[in-house]
Amino acid sequence: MRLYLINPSNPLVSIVKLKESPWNRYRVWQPLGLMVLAGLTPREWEVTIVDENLGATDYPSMPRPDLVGITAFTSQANRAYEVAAHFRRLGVPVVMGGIHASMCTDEAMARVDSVVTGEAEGIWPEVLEDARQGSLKRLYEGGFAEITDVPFARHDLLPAGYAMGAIQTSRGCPLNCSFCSVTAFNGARYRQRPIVDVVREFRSIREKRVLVVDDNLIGTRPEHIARAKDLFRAMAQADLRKEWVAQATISFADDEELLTLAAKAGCRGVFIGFESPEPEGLLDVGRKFSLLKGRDFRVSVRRIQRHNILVAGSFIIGFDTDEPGIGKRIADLAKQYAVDALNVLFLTPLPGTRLWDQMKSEDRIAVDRFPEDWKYYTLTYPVARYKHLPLDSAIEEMTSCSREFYSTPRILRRVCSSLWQRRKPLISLAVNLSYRGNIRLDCKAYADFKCQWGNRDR
Ligand code: B12
Ligand code: SF4
Repeated sequence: MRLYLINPSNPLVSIVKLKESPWNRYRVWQPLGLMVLAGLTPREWEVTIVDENLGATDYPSMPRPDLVGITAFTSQANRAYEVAAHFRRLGVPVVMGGIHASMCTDEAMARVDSVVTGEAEGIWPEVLEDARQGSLKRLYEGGFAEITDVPFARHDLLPAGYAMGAIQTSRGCPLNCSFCSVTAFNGARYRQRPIVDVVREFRSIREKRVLVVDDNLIGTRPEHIARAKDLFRAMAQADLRKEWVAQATISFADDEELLTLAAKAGCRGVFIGFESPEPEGLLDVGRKFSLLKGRDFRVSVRRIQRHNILVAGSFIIGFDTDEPGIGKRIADLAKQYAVDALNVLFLTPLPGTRLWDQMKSEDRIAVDRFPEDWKYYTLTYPVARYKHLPLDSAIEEMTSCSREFYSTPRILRRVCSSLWQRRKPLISLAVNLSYRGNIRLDCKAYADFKCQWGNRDR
């Protein structure tokens, strides 16, 4: 039995534009969900993972599969449906799973043979058995998996050429920020994989550099931090010789021992969501926890960097508190915090989130011809009606922010400072050049977007 597991590509996502900006090569990430699914698949199935982000795929030239499984974030949904249509025309049954199919189940069910919602660990073997017997059900509900059931991802199935491997050590997040899908999809309970499993799986990754995909590697409670420390100790002891990056909250900076152990275990970079310079903006989206009284973000960032760990900060434009000038404000603040890289996104109502419900009820979802319009839900397009930022001004704020932060003198200053502080200047340079290269691509994308959407009532 031949199974294709497909990661559809959205050409509007700038990091997949490898020809236009070669630096993006360092930012094409592995489709871990499909690798996990492959790990759950009995060996009598011959599994191929097709990652469209690596380049155009010539499906007609490939052998006909017995079953196709497609994953999709919301931004990949259109392409997922195109690929599904291709295989269904050939009479090959198509199963779709992942976050979009879980949040927009009816939409997906109308376009594929079978939908799996939620986490697949508890249900995928049954789906495969039904497919083998030609009796696929229309809907399977995976719910939340037992964390001990998460199998080792099949790292061996992907071709070489990714800059980084990928691994997951925990699922779920109790913080439930209004714009984020994680609590709705993976639940509010923070579940941690057994440390021995994580260390063993780490060993099976061939890439030297690894993305730890956890939404918050250190969790929220003292016992989570204690587990993170144990994990880092075990990783250091196992002498994995990997360098990895992860996502965490700014609380990562609050514990010197945690930072020391993380660095010893190979941590070289951390993505931190600052989200908004305005306390009201943070309260708006439910991020009270970022407002620790008396926190000096500059000091927190520096404390992390002192351990030879790069800090990438992320902010959002489009909160009700954001007014013209917000772009420059964010760029200045990011400079003041001295983050090594800055990622700014538009506030985007993703289906299944509290923000979606709110914006829908206020008729503020501007780009709404679904499923075609899902391709704009990359967080890099202003798809909603923002209170004080009409379309043009939202785009202007985003562009001015990137231009300011990624200007040549500022990049040079950052790279020199990481050189001076002995913190991976080459990586800092590659990351900065990748972001800078994408400004030009983004401007072109915004011009096309405005042509399409400028005339709409916003
Ligand atoms: C790593 C990651 C990335 C990587 C992508 C790596 C990749 N190709 O998978 C990068 C950095 C590139 C990325 C980019 C983006 N991401 Co992202 N990302 C994540 C993150 C942190 C982890 C994903 C992961 O690997 N999980 C681990 C695996 C094991 O879980 P899984 O993929 O969910 O798979 C399980 C189930 O879903 C199911 N399943 C999945 N696929 C299938 C298929 C079938 C057939 C079946 C049966 C089951 C099944 O089974 C798996 C095992 O249980 C998630 C947060 C999260 N917790 O999900 C956000 C998340 C998925 N990203 C999100 C977003 C918005 C984006 C971007 C649009 C914007 C951005 N700039 O971040 C882009 C879009 C890229 C694109 N190509 O379109 C949102 C998606 C929300 C939505 N409704 O789409 C999430 C949920 C974060 C959030 N804050 O809400 N992301
Ligand atoms: S944004 Fe981060 S902290 Fe907030 S709910 Fe999502 S994963 Fe949790």
